[in-house]
Amino acid sequence: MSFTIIATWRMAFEGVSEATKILRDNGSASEAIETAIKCVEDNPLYTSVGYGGLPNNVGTVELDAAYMNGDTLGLGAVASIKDYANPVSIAKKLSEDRFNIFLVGSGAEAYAHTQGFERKNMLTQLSNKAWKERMKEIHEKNLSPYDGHDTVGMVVIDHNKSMVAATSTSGLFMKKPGRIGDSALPGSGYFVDSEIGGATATGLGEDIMKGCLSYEVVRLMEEGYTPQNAADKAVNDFSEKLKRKNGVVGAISLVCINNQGEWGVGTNVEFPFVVASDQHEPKIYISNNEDG
Ligand code: SD4
Repeated sequence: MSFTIIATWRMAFEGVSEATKILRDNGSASEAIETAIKCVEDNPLYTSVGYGGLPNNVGTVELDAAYMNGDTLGLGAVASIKDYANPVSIAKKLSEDRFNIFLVGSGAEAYAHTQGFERKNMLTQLSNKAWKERMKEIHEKNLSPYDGHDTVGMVVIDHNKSMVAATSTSGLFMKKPGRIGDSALPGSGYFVDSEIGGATATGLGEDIMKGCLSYEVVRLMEEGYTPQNAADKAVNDFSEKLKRKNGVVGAISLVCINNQGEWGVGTNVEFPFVVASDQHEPKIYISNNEDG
């Protein structure tokens, strides 16, 4: 039975381990990915996703998440959602619908309420403390507020060759209320088509969304690029383009899998990620912009 999982950042490790068990027991990509992302969302020590996520500039935790089914291209997303425990599960539920698949703010919360999802204050003492300290530091040192943000993004292919992708994040630390990053946006933060492959991104959403980079990686794989070459090309070409046009580019990292279960990673910063497959248990790799 073959499967492959790829996920962004070290924080995905425990979730990927849970997902690996599910896939070894013949479970589906869909079940595996939801379990894995919930595992990150539920951990208060992972301060950029779910419970204990990084607050916005008024001290509130607003979360973005998405889920996409590569067999049907069904996708669901929530953005700027407050006070719900597992945004990825809400996104997954939305992906089953024909209409109203991407909900934001109070609309997303109303939907989650009617569907019976768990309400929870997502601000922990730890994230509140980090917010207060950061506010003080920003004022005292006159710093740019935007620092510290990561997304858990994952792509999975299961033994049926079904593929899924999902993301979850609190987005940019100290963002303005209502700010939405790439992680909720199809084609930018994630995209998957089981006939080709899937990709997910992490880094500065404001830059990732300008290049629709997850879609770009899938498009390159469809053109015949290996996952590694597709991820490298998407990150490198777009980083160069933004530098040329604006003189500056933010952090961009992408992970991907093709429909054969082969994986790749592209990044313009040092970037840890997690891979597991039927051949090996979850393993943390570190990539950087020099060796891809
Ligand atoms: C965002 N891309 O909201 C996310 C944050 C992130 O590494 O992944 N940072 O812009």
